[in-house]
Amino acid sequence: MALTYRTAGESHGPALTTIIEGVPAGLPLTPEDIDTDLARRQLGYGRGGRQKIETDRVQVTAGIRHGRTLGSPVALMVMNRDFANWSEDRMAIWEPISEVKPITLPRPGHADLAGMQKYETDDLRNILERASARETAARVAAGGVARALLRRYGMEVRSHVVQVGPEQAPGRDDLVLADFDGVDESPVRALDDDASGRMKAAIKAAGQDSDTLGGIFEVWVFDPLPGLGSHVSGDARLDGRIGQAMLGIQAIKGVEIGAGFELGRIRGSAAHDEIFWTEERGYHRRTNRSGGLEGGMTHGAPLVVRAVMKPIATLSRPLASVDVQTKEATSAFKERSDICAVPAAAVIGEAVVAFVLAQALIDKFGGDSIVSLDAAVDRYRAVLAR
Ligand code: EPS
Repeated sequence: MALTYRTAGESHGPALTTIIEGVPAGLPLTPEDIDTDLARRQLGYGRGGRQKIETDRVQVTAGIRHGRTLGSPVALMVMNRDFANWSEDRMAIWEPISEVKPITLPRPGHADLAGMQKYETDDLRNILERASARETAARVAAGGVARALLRRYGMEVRSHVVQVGPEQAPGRDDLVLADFDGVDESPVRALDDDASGRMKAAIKAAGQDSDTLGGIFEVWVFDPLPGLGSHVSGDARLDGRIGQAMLGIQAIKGVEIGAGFELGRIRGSAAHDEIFWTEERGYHRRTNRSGGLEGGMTHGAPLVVRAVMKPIATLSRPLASVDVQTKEATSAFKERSDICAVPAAAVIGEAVVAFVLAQALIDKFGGDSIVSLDAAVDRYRAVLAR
C-alpha cells in the first residue's frame, strides 16, 4: 500500500487531525518522535500571541499499540487550545450564526478573495480558517512518523534559515549533520551567529513598522539511500514530488534543488557533479550541485532543497482592498498574526520532505511490515556494496 496522509482541521476549530495510511506494521514510535517537531515548529522570533496559547502535543487515536504501528491507518490529533475562546460564537459548530458579523474585507496575498469566489461565500472566515498555516502542525505530525521510518535506515532530515528579508547567511554547500546540532537554539534557526542577529533585528524592525517579513530556508537530508524516486515518469521524479510538497506549504512561492536557478547561468562543465569510486567510499562526488538528485532519483549525496516564503499577508497596517458586499474601497481586515514565520516554515519543510522520501522508500521496497521492509533494504544495500 502506498504511504499517504491527509489532514483536517480549521485554525480555531476544536482540533487538527492527520490520518496516515500505509505505515508498515511494527514500526516503533514514541510520543517524542512527533512532539519534538511539534514543539520546534512553534519556535522562532517573530511569532504572534497565538503560540503562547498553544502547546502542541499529539494524541494518537488509532493505528498504534504498545508503541508500535499496526499497519492500520494512524490517526493523530493536535488540539487547538484557542478553540475554547472561539467555540461560543465565531467557531460554534452547530449554533447558527448570530451576532457575529461576516468578514467581508479580503487580505491581498491571502486565500480570502479567490476562496470566497470559488466556494461562493461572503464570509471570509469560511476560507481563512482552513487556509491558515495552523494546519501545518498536522503536517509536522505526519512528518514525525516519516522521520522515524527514515531514521531506521540511516537518513536524517535537518533545516536552517538562510535569509530573512534582506539579511542573508553566508552560503554553505559543505554542511555535515553535526553542523545542525545547535540550530534550534538560534532565535531564527540560522547556523551563523552574525546572520542570526541581523535576521532577528530585521524582524524586530519590521514589527515596529507594523509590517511582516518572509525569507528562504534550506532542508538537507543526510545519507539518502541511492535510487529513491524514478526517472521513468514525470510524477515519479523526486524533484517534482518535492516541489509539489514544498509549494503546497502555505506562503511558499519558489523551490530550488541543489544549485537551482544558478544552473541557468553556468556551463555544463561547471554544472554537474563528476563521478568517482574508491574501495572505501564506493561511488561519490566532490561537488553537489545536483542537490543529491539526478534523473529524479537520489544518488547518495545529501538532498538539498531551498524554498522561499513570502511575507505573511495579514498586516496590522493593512493594504487596500474592497468590501465584497458593498464593493466600496477600503482596507483589508486585520487579525492577530505573526511578523515572520520562516523559522517555523523550515521545520514544516523538513516534515514534508521527510514524508516524500518515506513515500519513495515504501514505493521502492514495499512493506506491509517493518520486518519485510528491513529485509528488502538489507538486500538492496548488499547489491549496492558489490
Ligand atoms: C495564521 C495566523 C495566526 C498564526 C497561525 C497562522 O493565527 P491566529 O490568527 O490564531 O493568531 O498564529 O499559526 C498558528 C496558529 C500556528 O500554530 O502556526 C495564518 O493566518 O496563517
